[in-house]
Amino acid sequence: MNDKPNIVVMGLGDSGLSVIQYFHNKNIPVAVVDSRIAPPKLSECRKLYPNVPVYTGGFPKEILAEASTLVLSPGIAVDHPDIRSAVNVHTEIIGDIELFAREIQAPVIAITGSNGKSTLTTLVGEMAIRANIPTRVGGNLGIPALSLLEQNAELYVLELSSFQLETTYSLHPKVATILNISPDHLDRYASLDAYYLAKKRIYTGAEQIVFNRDEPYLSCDIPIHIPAVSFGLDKPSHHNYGLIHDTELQLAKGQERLLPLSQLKLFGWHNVANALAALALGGAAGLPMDKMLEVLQSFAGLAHRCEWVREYNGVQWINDSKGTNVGATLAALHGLAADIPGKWILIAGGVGKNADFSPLKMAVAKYCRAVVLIGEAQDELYALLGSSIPCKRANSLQVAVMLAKQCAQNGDGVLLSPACASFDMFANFAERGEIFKALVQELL
Ligand code: UMA
Ligand code: ADP
Repeated sequence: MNDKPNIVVMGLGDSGLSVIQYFHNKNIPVAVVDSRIAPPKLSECRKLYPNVPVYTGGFPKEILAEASTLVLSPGIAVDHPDIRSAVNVHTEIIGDIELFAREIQAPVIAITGSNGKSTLTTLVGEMAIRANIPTRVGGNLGIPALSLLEQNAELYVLELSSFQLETTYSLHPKVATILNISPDHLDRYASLDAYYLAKKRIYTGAEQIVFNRDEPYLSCDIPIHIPAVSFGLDKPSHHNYGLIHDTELQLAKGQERLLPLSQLKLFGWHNVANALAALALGGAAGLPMDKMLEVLQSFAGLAHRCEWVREYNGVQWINDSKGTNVGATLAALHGLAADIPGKWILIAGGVGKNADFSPLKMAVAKYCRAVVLIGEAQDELYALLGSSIPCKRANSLQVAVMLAKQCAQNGDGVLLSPACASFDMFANFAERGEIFKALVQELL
């Protein structure tokens, strides 16, 4: 083995490119490998960093075996067989978040969970910005962490995926949360426990923890040596966050009433949980309460997350394209149930990621009039739901919108919340959502 560091960047997507730039700024040479023949950032890399050797179409064993450090894209599992067979005990395996962690001085609010991460991360970021704190927001959401690095930043708010946490060791957040946990990415993890264990790494070295007391799986497993604050949709004790029922429901911290629910701009019960989690995280990081409450009264949510599109002929159309797993779709169905007098027509399907769809059955029976199925998972979903509710199949989103329109009655809503990834039919969830919105706007 060489004594000099020999760094190999694995994966040439957004995060890989940010890693190359990071080492380029430090004048440290790297090599890049990607199993894809034409990775997304190939031409940008060749243009910006012509001297960086790039190997595509596989992971050359001799390159990996020579490396002292592998910097993995979150899209590549640590136990990838090519990595296992090439590395030795001295090879360091890290990701971009670990490099970020080694670089920063400013505190980090670290957020993970199965659903709601992006909403919560954005909300907390907005709260810090409203308080005039120089804040950088990103990670799994939007800008890769290394591209957020800034001398003057006084706070980082990071959305972290289980994939990123697998290769992170020294983040030591000021405050960390696992917002919730429900099965996802079971095409990568052997079990829900394995997925949770990756997420739980977010607590490593944390100064404080915010936890969801409505999730028994999470709340019974908080490290006892770290101070913790909880949030939940019931009455809060002490310094915890929750809801108090006066003449109307109020967001509260202990006995202190903070904001009537009617003044929250976000809608749906899952977003009430997100608002409480944001207050708890912001509170733990020392953000002023008045600024946080101002943000809650103006933040209407992100596109593609239970996003209201249009009312057409007495039917509400909602775009929840970011509902990419069963937990998210259940949250949308439960969370939005009170928002329409009628029933939902659910548009679901796509890439199933080895998920167990069975929890959808009861919720669909309770809240839906009909289901329209798209994408690869439609046979599996049809087999599950077809006997208990009218199910229609569509070979395009356009057809799905037409079928949903035919099923809907006055007072109903149409909800695109696929419980699946989008890659069989679309570039990503955002493209799926944009196409849906355009189709809905065109309805005559
Ligand atoms: N891939 C290969 N071979 C490789 C490298 C990647 O086949 O050698 C494939 C894998 O299927 C992988 C996919 O390409 O899943 C994307 O990998 P990438 O290296 O091109 O990804 P990046 O563009 O760097 O994006 C990653 C995150 N992607 C994943 O975790 C899959 C982005 O999260 C993140 O925004 C970005 O870094 C910046 O931090 C996206 C995501 O889908 C939004 N995350 C998952 C989620 O939210 O559920 C975890
Ligand atoms: P993530 O970044 O974790 O995918 P998002 O904020 O993008 O989360 O929201 C994705 C979807 O997850 C939403 O469209 C909604 O269906 C669901 N969701 C949002 N917040 C929550 C929550 N607190 N609990 C459960 N589901 C949620």
